[in-house]
Amino acid sequence: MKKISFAVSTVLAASMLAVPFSDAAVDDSSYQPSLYFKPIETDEAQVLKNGTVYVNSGLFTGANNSFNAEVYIDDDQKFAGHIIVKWKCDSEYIALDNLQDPITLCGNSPYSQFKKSSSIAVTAHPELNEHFISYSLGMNTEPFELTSENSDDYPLAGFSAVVNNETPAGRYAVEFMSGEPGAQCEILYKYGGDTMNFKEFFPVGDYAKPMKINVSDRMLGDIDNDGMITGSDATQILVAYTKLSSNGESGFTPEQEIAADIDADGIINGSDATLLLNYYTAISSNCKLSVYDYFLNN
Ligand SMILES: [Ca+2]
Ligand SMILES: [Ca+2]
Repeated sequence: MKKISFAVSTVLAASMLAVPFSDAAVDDSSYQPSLYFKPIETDEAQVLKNGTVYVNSGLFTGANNSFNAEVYIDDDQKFAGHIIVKWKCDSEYIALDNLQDPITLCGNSPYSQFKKSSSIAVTAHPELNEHFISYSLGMNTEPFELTSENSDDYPLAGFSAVVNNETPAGRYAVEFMSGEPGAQCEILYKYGGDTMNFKEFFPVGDYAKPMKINVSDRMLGDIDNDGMITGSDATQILVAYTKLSSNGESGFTPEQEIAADIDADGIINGSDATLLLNYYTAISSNCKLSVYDYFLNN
């Protein structure tokens, strides 16, 4: 563990010195760098088309199961000169673990000034279920130099999300922190030279999307949990949708509700039934794809 406090105070100092942003070459008010998670799928944790991780706890062989995820910055303008990223999970049922800097993770860093683990500040707070990572060169006034062509050719950090047998079926999320000073993500643009120009970003919303995690005890779409996708599963989704439309209750267990949301948009409706019926029709015609692989392309 390395201390992160120096980095925060440096940002505050830099902010006080900031002058109005004026570099016309990069003065695009609509532009913002963004942060994102990239989950690495396993047999038990499949990544759906919209990025949601679908965890089938019915496949767990032990008490705990984890999948890895990486954190990236997408910075097309390449002016980031100070980066603090903080993320958390508010649920006690998903534990953040195994925080790693990019050198440990993949042997390289997005930025050439950070080629040693010791130059990157990483801090895990297991009691708060929070992870921090900071890239700082103190009072340096220049943007970082990219190691590769793009800012997101290498991750900023990696970690594990641990799901256990006690995790109830439901919807969870790992989120970038925002809102509170000192407990938010910050990207400081630096336009070097003697002018000391800075521009600060606090990524939120579309610029810092959460990693959604849906947990159920069965395969996606397998409403009756018989290990297969059949027309009956699709029919049950349609029945649940009809019930939802009339009295607001699906009649499903929490496990079934998660398994029924085929497109992982948070609601159960006719689209989910149609999608599953399409898959059932495909496998009836000798399609060999898993339900997950099929929906990545359809
Ligand atoms: Ca079934
Ligand atoms: Ca849906």
